[in-house]
Amino acid sequence: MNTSAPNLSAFWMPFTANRYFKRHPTLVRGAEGAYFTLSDGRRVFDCLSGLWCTPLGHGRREIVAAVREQVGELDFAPTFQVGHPKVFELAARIAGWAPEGLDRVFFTNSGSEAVDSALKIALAYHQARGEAGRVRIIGRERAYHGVGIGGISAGGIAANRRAFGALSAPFVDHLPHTYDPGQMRFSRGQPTWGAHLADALERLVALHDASTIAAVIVEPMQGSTGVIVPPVGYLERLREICTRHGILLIFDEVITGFGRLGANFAAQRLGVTPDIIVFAKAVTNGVIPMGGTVVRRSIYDAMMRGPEQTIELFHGYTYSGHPVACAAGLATLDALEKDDLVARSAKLSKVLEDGVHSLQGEPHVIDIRNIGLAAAVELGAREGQPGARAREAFERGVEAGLLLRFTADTIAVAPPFISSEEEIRNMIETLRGVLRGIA
Ligand code: PXG
Repeated sequence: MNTSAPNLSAFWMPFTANRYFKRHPTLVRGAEGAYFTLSDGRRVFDCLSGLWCTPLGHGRREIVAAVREQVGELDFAPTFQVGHPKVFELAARIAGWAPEGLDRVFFTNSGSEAVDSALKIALAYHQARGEAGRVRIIGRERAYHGVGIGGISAGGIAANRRAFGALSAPFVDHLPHTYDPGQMRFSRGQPTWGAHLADALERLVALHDASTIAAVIVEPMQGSTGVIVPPVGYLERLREICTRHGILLIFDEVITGFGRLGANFAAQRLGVTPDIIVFAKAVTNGVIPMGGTVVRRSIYDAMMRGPEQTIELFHGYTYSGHPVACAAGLATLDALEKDDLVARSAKLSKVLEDGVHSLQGEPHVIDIRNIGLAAAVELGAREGQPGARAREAFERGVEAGLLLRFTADTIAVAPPFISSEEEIRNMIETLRGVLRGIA
């Protein structure tokens, strides 16, 4: 590193091996379009669209301009007891993107906050309807719902929960995850096996009684754990069971929302409508933090009770609907619509699918999964050193011009929607070279 490099000691990095990083730092100094520029001037392709959050690429002019203008015009306004026009405008626009019937939007600043908000809305809704006994949340193994207390309770990644059991919500249970390599290894798109795994929900209903269950929360596609794609018919069956027992179905679309699967939301792509959608990330193209929930109107209406001056939901954040985030959100949705980028994501999905599955048979590759413009390549772990092989791929990837994302020994890719077909093919060929080079 050059002498102007910052001192790395004070910043405690999230979800990172701090000591290792600080001895082997990778620093990013700029970004444009689908590329980051590293501190030494090298350009690397942004294979995961930031952390799944920058589908329009970096430095998109309209978003930058909207943010600049907003800071000058109204840098902050509360949304408790007053409002500003853009927050209402953005809520209406998001409602327009959501499936029919879901058109009330609550804003947060992150996916984690949005998950916790969705769970609180579910409990409050049942209470408002006189079913206060419905307090249980059903999550799923391997799920990632962020790091709030609700999110780690409903989540199913063991390492994210282990130290925090004492803080976890008490009334939680989990569905089994849907990944069975013996049945679905190297499936293209949705595996055809596994719809029956949704029947585990019937067993949980029998065990706990429907009258104690508020909501089921699932990622339609499990992203963080390594792109686990829902089996054909699985989400349909979850929907049917929830409806039959009066349980709310929450889709956590923090990763899948705003075009990643080639439709506005996974709900539309997969033809299953939940009662609440959780979103974040791409809503502002990652430029300003924002998240939220889109709620079925009947849920909102059920909560609008009592004298008109009653606060209906005792929940909210200082920065719910922050004006600068709203400006970024409006500019992002404008750009997605103007350039028809959701359709482009759908078109590129095919290129990614063909490309990524051509890596079958390359060294160490034990599975490949994909849906929409997202895919994962799972590597066999090096004996006694879980994660080491993917880390080596990451490091060689940087040398070869790719910023890859790995968790354990799985590499996930989700390129920006603005990528060209050629850039996606190049990403795959570079990854092929990387895989051939690692031990
Ligand atoms: N729900 C889901 C489904 C997510 O994927 C969150 C909630 C939490 O969002 P916030 O904004 O609080 O981080 C997420 C976040 C990765 C990766 O590499 C994924 C996430 C975050 C960071 C890295 O897969 N997802």
